[in-house]
Amino acid sequence: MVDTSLRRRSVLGLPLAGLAVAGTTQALGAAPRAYAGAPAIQKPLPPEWFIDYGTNAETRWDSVDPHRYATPQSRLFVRNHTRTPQIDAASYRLRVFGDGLTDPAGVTLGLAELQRRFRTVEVTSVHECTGNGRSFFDVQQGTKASGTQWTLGAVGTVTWQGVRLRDVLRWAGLRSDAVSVQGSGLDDEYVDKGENLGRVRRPFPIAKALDDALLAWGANGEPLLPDHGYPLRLVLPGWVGIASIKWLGELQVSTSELTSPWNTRWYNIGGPLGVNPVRSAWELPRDAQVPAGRTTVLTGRSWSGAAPIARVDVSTDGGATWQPARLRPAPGPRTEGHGWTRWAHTWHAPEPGRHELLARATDLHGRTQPDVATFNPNGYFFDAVVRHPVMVA
Ligand SMILES: Nc1nc2c(c(=O)[nH]1)N[C@H]1C(S)=C(S)[C@@H](COP(=O)(O)O)O[C@H]1N2
Ligand SMILES: [Mo]
Repeated sequence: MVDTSLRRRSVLGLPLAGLAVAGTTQALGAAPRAYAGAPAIQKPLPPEWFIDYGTNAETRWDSVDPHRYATPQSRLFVRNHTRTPQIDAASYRLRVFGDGLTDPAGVTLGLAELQRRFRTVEVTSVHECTGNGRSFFDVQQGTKASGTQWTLGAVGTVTWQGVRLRDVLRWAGLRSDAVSVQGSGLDDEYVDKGENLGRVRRPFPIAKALDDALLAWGANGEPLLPDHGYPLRLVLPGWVGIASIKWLGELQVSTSELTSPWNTRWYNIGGPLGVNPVRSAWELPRDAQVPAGRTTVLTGRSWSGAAPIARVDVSTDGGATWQPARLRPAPGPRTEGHGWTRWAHTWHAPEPGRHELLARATDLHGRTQPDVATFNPNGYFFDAVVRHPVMVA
């Protein structure tokens, strides 16, 4: 049932432009907006929607519209290793090759042919960077991890339009002994501290390729924006964002395990990272002002890479007491995959002073959020419950 109280917004449900916001964006104002002389990100990044890190930008949770389920591309986070390339869709070709095909020389496909030849599918899924929440290793646990200091905005939910990777692989002559597939991007080669690591690329198991992996050209019914992979990207629903290679130029199919620095050196904690953990966020700025003595409806969202969210428990007193949040059903119908879950909590007449809001989600597989996230030097998978300070006055 749709929670109608969510339509009758209290002050905190509105886009929170008027509320007090912590100084994070100002401090980051000097971030470089260019890579090798060209803008790294092409779409506008208005400061009320994004925190700008230069080649990356995260969505501000206090700008998320509680009435809108999917994330518009104009508001979706961007994570670029180098910069968004300019690709001409008319001359674009995807090359599929490797010893995992009956003819290892493989095939090439243009966008129009791909769209004509295979059945179009639509899948709604959470799209999230592995490092989402990384800043909380420092802010909440006192040990800083290296990498972009994302708060919780390196995530969105998108309804993708595309074709099944398995349909394309079978048409291309997939061998039954293929084990590994690797997508490679058409963006510039990635140079890290003087070392050229080549194109951004990452292998994944054939099982995921034959399950729900997509080759997507659309997001929420529109062509991909340049920053999000135009004209074609991989989408591995529920998996770490790096698996969803943008500006897909090549797909290598192999009968032996493939590796790349993106599954050995990075995005690896004792093994290549796959399915995303459970996380939650409040649709509020940190240090938001909440009116004392009144009733306020607080909203947020939770998501998991493995399964839909089963329940969300919230605390408005720093974790002393907990209550279940009201979950909103996802707007249907959807074919496959799953997005995030919106929820609400009515806060009755809070006392003036500083309070900490907490939200802990559990998914249908029983995975939940710990109090403390396991530290790793690159700051992946911060899945602990985030303590969200607000000021009641
Ligand atoms: N070709 C290419 N693909 C890429 C990347 C990249 O830099 N180049 N970044 C990856 C990472 S780390 C993430 S989190 C997602 C981000 O996708 P988005 O920018 O569309 O939100 O794309 C992935 N695919
Ligand atoms: Mo990422």
